[in-house]
Amino acid sequence: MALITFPEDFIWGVATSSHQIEGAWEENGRGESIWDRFSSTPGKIEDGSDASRACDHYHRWREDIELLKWLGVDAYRFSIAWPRVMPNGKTANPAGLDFYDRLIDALLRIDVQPFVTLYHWDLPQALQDEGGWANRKLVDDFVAYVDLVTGKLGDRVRNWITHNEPWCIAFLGHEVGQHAPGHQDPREALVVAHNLLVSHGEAVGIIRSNSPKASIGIVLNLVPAFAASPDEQDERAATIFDGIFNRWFLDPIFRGSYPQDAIAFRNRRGDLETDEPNFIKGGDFEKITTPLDFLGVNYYSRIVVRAGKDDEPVAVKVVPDKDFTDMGWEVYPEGLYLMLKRLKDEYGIGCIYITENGAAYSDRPGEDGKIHDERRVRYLRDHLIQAKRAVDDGVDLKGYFVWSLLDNFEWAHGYTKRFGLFWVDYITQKRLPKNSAFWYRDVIAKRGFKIED
Ligand code: IFM
Repeated sequence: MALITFPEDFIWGVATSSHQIEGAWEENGRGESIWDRFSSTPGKIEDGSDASRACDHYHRWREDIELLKWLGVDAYRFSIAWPRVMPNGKTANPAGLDFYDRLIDALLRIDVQPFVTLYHWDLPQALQDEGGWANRKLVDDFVAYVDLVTGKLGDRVRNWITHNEPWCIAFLGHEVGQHAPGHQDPREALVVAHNLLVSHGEAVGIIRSNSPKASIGIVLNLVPAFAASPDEQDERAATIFDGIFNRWFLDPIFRGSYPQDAIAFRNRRGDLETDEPNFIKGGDFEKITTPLDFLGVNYYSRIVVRAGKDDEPVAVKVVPDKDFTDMGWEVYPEGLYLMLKRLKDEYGIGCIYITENGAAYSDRPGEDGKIHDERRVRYLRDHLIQAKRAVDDGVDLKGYFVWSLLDNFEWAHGYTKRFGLFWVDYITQKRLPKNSAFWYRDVIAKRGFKIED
């Protein structure tokens, strides 16, 4: 029997986001978001649903805080809905801000640290109507929004996150078209990615002045890429994937430039006209590299690729179906270790939080009334073993957040995917702890767990 233990001050948490749990679309002056519009468009959401009610957290937040208390978490990561606090993206809605004000006070009363994400994808539709993230003007709107929120809440929040997963915002939203606003324009996606990065850099300064005691970070979803064979072309495709996915954000933030090989690839595909894209303005990289206090890493899986036409990375499946979650993502815990180690060794990144890790499995209440999601327990346990390995190898990993506290609205998949530690009955809105919730609660209480040798 071996003991996997984490430092005493390691932060154990759970994560959610506003659009995925709050519901209450039209209450207290909330404005329309791009996800409201997108999910009202037929064919965009797998089960034809939307998040107008979701987990009804807007009304049940007190009950949800009790769940956090029961779990014994040290921290709760959630996001602010921009259209709730600025319905048209520009004008403050005090009633919307009050919701988060109350939530934060209640968290602090039970000694749970809020980790607040400022942008987790719910852009006010009114700003999309002006061009959305493809319009550089949005940087100013974002900064004004950040100023409002951090001005009001910055006296109590000690951890701020500017953006969640800019890759998804830029590329799923503007190249693949699977996410709001549903565009399919690779050039636009690159502009969006850049504007997001600039907005991140500009926001950091504002947060520092409004919330001087706080730590500030950004959250990236990182996916280690492996070649399907030792073939040189497949290796090249894996490197390209890494460049257009991971390094596209890591390099500007931590090195002050885009990765040249990925630029060259985008160029060859015709997504960029030159090696020096004209959307980059003088001084942008100085902003983007504004020093951070931590990096948030969302880790779920790896990708294995072979080379398609012109070295285009094409995903392939190399393990049996049972090794995939309901999202179709391979369970590959070692990738977490490799990524964390790489962030330290290649980028010299200090403080890191795993801001999301978790799995979608459809287990529902059994005849005994329990939810036997042993696959999720195994998933979390195996990833924590790899996280600990990284800590032992000198990675300054400060905490771990399970995605997610509750089953919730999983974007284009609607309610078909369940990531929660708590099962949600969307009709009665009852929350039921899955076996993984009991397991995680025990891990938190003991600051670790035992494994068979
Ligand atoms: O549900 C999402 C979350 O909003 C962002 N990270 C990945 C999760 C699972 O897909």
